[in-house]
Amino acid sequence: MDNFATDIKKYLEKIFGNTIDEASERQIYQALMVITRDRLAEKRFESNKKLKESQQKRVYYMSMEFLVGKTLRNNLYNLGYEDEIKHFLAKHGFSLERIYNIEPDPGLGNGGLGRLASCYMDALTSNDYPIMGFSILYEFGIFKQVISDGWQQEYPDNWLDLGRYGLLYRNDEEIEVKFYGNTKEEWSSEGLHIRYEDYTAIKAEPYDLFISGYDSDTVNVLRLWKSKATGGFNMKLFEKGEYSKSLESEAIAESISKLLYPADDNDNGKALRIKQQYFFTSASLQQIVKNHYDTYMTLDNFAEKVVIHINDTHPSMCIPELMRILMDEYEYSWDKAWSITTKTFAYTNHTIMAEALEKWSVDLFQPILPRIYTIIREINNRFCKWCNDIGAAGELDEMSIIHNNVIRMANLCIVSSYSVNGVSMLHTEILKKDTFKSFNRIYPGKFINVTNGIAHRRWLGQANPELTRYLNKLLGVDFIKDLSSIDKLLEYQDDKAVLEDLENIKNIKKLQLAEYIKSSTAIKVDTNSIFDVQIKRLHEYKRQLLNALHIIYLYRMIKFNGLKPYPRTFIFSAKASSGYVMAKNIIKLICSISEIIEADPIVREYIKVVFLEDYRVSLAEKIIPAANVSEQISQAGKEASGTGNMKLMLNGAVTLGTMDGANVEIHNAVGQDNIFIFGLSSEEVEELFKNDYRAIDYYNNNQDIKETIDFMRTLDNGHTNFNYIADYLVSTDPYMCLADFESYKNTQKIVEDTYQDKGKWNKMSLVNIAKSGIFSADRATKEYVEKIWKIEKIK
Ligand code: GPQ
Repeated sequence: MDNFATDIKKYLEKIFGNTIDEASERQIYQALMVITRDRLAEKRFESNKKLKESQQKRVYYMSMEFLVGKTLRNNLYNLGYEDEIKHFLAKHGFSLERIYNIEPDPGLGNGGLGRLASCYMDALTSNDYPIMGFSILYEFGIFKQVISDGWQQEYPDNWLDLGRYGLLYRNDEEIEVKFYGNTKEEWSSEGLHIRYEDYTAIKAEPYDLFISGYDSDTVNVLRLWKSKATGGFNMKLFEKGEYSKSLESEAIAESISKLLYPADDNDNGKALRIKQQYFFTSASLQQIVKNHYDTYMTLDNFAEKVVIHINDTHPSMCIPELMRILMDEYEYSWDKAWSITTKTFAYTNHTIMAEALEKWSVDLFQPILPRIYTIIREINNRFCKWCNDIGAAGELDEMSIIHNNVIRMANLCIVSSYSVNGVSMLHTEILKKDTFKSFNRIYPGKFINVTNGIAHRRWLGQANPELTRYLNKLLGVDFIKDLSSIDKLLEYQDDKAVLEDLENIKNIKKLQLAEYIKSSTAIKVDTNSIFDVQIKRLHEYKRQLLNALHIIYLYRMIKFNGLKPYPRTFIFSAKASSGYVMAKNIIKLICSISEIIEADPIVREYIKVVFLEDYRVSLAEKIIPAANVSEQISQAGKEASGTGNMKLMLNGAVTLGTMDGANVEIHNAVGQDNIFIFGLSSEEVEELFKNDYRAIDYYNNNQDIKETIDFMRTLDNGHTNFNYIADYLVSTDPYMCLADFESYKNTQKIVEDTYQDKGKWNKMSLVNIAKSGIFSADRATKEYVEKIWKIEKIK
């Protein structure tokens, strides 16, 4: 750790005029953040030097979201400084754990998609691959959720207050991005020039977050763009005496990077969102192209040296933007520019849900980005013509990029990228056979699968040091370096002592979580109870409602039918998009059930419901290691992959799930006997949907469903009732909770019975840990490297 301790002392003296013994925790925090950042900057210089020399191909990862999670622990862990700093601080009376708590979660994402991007940055850096991430420096990340009387309330997340110390402002690399205006075609002796007129320019300021790797020399960068008015306020307006108007234009410019849209898996088609997308893709592309040109003095070899990965369609304006830069700024012909572009982009699709597939109305889009629009239109014209030529004109209703006056961004991505991938086996199959069937026919081989993976160093190494230490000693293999070696644990599946040790560690983590639950909700939970966990964004398709319905069923059975189940604690945590009424009602329902149970001296002996507010990366790190049961109960065919399922499995939770997303791969890995699968398959869901699913029939024909829903209607305290949800369940629910209820209920009973056979349960848990190797982000990113990007490690 050389002179890290000295650096801390010096920083405190220089910045605060304090010795370490006079310092506050807040000051220590700032010192650690800044020194760590500067260490990484130095390390970055070295690895970047090698990268420049080797002139190798690089990946640029474009994503509207990076759910980074707290950085300080991760960086100290990766740099190998953690223990020494802990001791050094302890000598001066500070707890490193408390310092870690000061750091806000950089919540620059909504959920799975954003967290995946960060897991991949971490894994690629640990494996010495050259990658640079690009996104937006949202002043306000995902809102802070407060539950008040059972209702979600949203508060701004002013994370930069304390979070900014990890960022490095690169004022030398500012870029201008242009909106609105017109373009004029001008012919001269040298050919056609496009001149931009009457546009509004906005400045993009780069802020770099360094990404460290575990046991690696590489440091990569996540570049976050912040929007600024060009040149302060508008002097012309100012001179005209329109002072407030001039400030207004500044405020408009700065609003672009103000906040993260809190809608997950949902496209809400707002003008500001178009501006955000173009703002960060244009700034990033301009910079990438400039760097390339400065290095090679040509762009002819662009696609040989650059891969641009598009994380879902949100950054898809990269595509027309590259075309624009090549043609308008470097005077490439359409054909040459197109040939470079179509060798540069790779696209990952993360959803098949219609409401999440981005579509922009031409009327909204065209005035904001006139030049980008004409390029998209031309891409589409040429694509449609080509389809005519190859006899695919009949499928243009499905495939054309612009259709009924809307631009379908997924179609743009598929047409323009050399690779399209889904994120689990089932998801990719559905893309190929259903959602993008015609594309798959005309572009054979373009669609491939890369099943998602997770950063096990964070989700096991850092979140569960107790289990990590134990496995390290037991197995004697470095599974933190290479998770596939964790399968050595299988040798102990019948070792009673090991199984008991694992149970004891789980109990330690349950105890820690129980303390957190008590402090944040005042609910006392029994750590001998089954910790049954459903943590993810709140969405109808993820079916928190099915879980809640089953809890209401249990409540009734305990209260009125003398049922005495094995004690269970149902733990929920989830944010709902602020405009999503049903999701907010479901949160209210869960919180109400929790309250009703707490007030019932009989029922609360058996079941408890806890809703933990403000779900975020750092809270997930507390919950996941303590889970016994992992609820992955989305309607089959709807969850593209899921990644929480992998994190929970890695920590020894057993999955209770549908055959959906990566649950299928988990099922294949652990085998039938080590997972609880229930419900309709995705084909059965399709079938039932086509044959007109009638929820009311399930209500009429199933006594338990009928009684549970009738009972739900009696949960009326004068202020709130749940008739709205009950009505939905028996009529319009497209996710068919009632169709899977019976199967879910029966499987829950099996879960309960199995848990009581401790030997059997512990073995299941062990097998889950042992088989989690393939879900490492190291494996997933290696597949991206080999199948899609074709890049090499930094030499
Ligand atoms: N996902 Cl399209 C998001 O979190 N946000 C999105 O906008 C879209 C997808 C998720 C998806 O729902 C999960 O099934 C995946 O595991 C995750 O992306 C990462 O692929």
